[in-house]
Formats: sequence, C-alpha cells, structure tokens
Amino acid sequence: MDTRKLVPNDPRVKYTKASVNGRVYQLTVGEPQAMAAIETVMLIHGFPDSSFGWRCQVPYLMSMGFRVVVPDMLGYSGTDRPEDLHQFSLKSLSADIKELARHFVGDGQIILGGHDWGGALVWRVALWHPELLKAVFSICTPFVAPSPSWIALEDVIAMGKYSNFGYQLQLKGPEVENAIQGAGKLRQFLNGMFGGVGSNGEFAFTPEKGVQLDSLPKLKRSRLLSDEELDHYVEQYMKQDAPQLRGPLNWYRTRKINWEDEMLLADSHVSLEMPTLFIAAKKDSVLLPSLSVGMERHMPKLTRAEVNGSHWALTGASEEVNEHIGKWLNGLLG
Ligand code: KJ1
Repeated sequence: MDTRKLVPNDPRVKYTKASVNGRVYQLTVGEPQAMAAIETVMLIHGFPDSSFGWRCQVPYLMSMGFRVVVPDMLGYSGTDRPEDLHQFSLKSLSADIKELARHFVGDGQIILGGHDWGGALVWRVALWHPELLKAVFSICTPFVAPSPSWIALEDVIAMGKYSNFGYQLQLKGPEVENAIQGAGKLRQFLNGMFGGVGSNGEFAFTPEKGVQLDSLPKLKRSRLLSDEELDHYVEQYMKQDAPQLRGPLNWYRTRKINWEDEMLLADSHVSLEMPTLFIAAKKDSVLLPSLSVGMERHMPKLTRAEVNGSHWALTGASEEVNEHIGKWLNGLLG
C-alpha cells in the first residue's frame, strides 16, 4: 500500500470518537489492507502536537499489517478537556489508555508507542498496567523512575542540573495560556514551536525560558511542515474553547499529583519486564539523549536506537524512526 505520510482528512484512515472513562477521545484509526491485523499499535503524541504528529508512521505501520490507533490526547483537538486537573495525571491518563485499548482488543494486549509527553505517559502505562502491553516504545522521552521524595520544579531548576527544563515553569503558569488564543496566535505559536525562525535570528522557544512571546510574530514559516499541515494543526487546536492551550498546558500542572500517585511505587526497585525500545533524537535540545543514561537498570529487554533529528524527529527524521521501529517490531514478532 501507499506508505506516504497522512494528509489532513486522509481516506486511508477513519476519524472517529470513543467514550473512555466518561471522557470523549477523538481518534484516528488505520486498518491494514487485505488482511486481519497482526497486532494493535497505539501511538501517543506530545506537546504541542496532535494525533497528526504521527502522520509519517501511521501508513508505514499499516503496511506492516498493524491496526494503528492514534488518539488526540486529553485537552487536545476534538478530545474533551475536563476542568478537574486530576484527570490530567499520568495515572488517570494511563487508565484512559487501558480503557481505550479495550475498545479494540478487549482483554488482549497492545503495542504502545509515545513521543514527548506521550513518551512520558507510555512508560507510566507500563508501570500501572503492565499486563496491557505486549511491548512499549518511546521516542525522545527517557524513562525516569518514580521518586520517593518530592522536590518542587522551582528547586530542581535552581539546583542547576536540569536548566533545560526551565521552560516548564513558564508553561505551567498562566502566561502562555493567556497570550496564545485564537487561530492567528495559535498559527504563530505552532509555526515557531515547529522550528520557524526570524530573519534576525529570532526563535520561538528556549529550553531555559520557554516561549518567546514577543518573537512569535517575526518568525518565517517553518520548513518542517507545509502550509496545509500547519492549517490542519490550527484547525484542530481551534476545536477547543478559549483559552485553547489550557488542555495541552494542563499536562505541565500535574507534577505534584503524579508524584503523590507514584511515590508508593518508589519503595521497591521498579522493573518493566516487557520488550522496550527507546529512540533518542541527537539534536533534541529539551529531551537530551544523556537523560536516558541508566534506563536499562529498569528494563531488562531494552533496545536502544538514536536518530539524527531534533525534537520533531517523527516527521523530521521519519525514515530513520520508521526503520528502527519496524526492525524492532519484526524482531519482536518473529
Ligand atoms: C517540548 C519542545 C522544541 C525526563 C523525562 C521528562 C518527561 C517530560 C516530558 C516533557 C515534554 C515536554 O515538555 N515537551 C515539550 C517542546 C519544542 C521547539 C524548538 N523549536 O526547539
């Protein structure tokens, strides 16, 4: 079949909705042609992204014989945005993934992949619901074990070791949510986050400080995506009521809730027994490959790979990414 990347409203896939633990999720679903699916692969996007972020992987995995299920995550696109922050915790989102999987495989298993926040989530699904996963992979996001002690993000940053996470202080606050509202602003924001730069060296984002709100109007079009693709992102983000970034930014507002949920697990040595794949992106300035040192202590069946791409490796280094995922899946399923 045609393995070129999905375009908006692509006839090769179905766009549908599913009710999950009382929340409605918007989904993209692809079925393999002319055969029953070997397995179901679910793909979880990150920030600031959508199910469309996996556009290069979906047809490729379908051509390998997989059913591919790609939800728009809580707070994004046509998926619900509940008021209660607890519903954005990684534990609650993990329960949603499990329930969503039931719609497709009943009590069976899935292969789960994530990128960015989606990567953080898939490792948590592996902690909370290991029986659901035949295998799990993450692109860019390393596994970090639950911590027995609480350290506020402000203190983590102040200690200096994780200065490249300084942007999270900005994102969890009200500034970006308030400033980026409406189609025009969202277009500038997404274009910048996807790498658009200005003629005088302006850019949208720094890992230390976050979104450079004053620079956004000055940025040229990102070469990472077409006008049609950017329009599609804006259209999807505009499905949310203002402030449209509230849902996506809520993922940065649950750190304490996540720690409370997970601290009990931290008592014992955490080990993920299913096959795992971690693909680092060499040029990711936020999720640095070095953060993944030591991951194998928590997963005996870890496969590692690295691609020559930025944070947006799913599209920017799609061929390399697909090759690593494909090779790993073939090895897994014999
Ligand atoms: C990235 C980048 C690039 C060590 C595990 C931590 C898990 C937390 C996951 C956090 C994910 C996150 O904040 N992702 C946002 C935004 C945008 C933009 C650029 N132009 O360089």
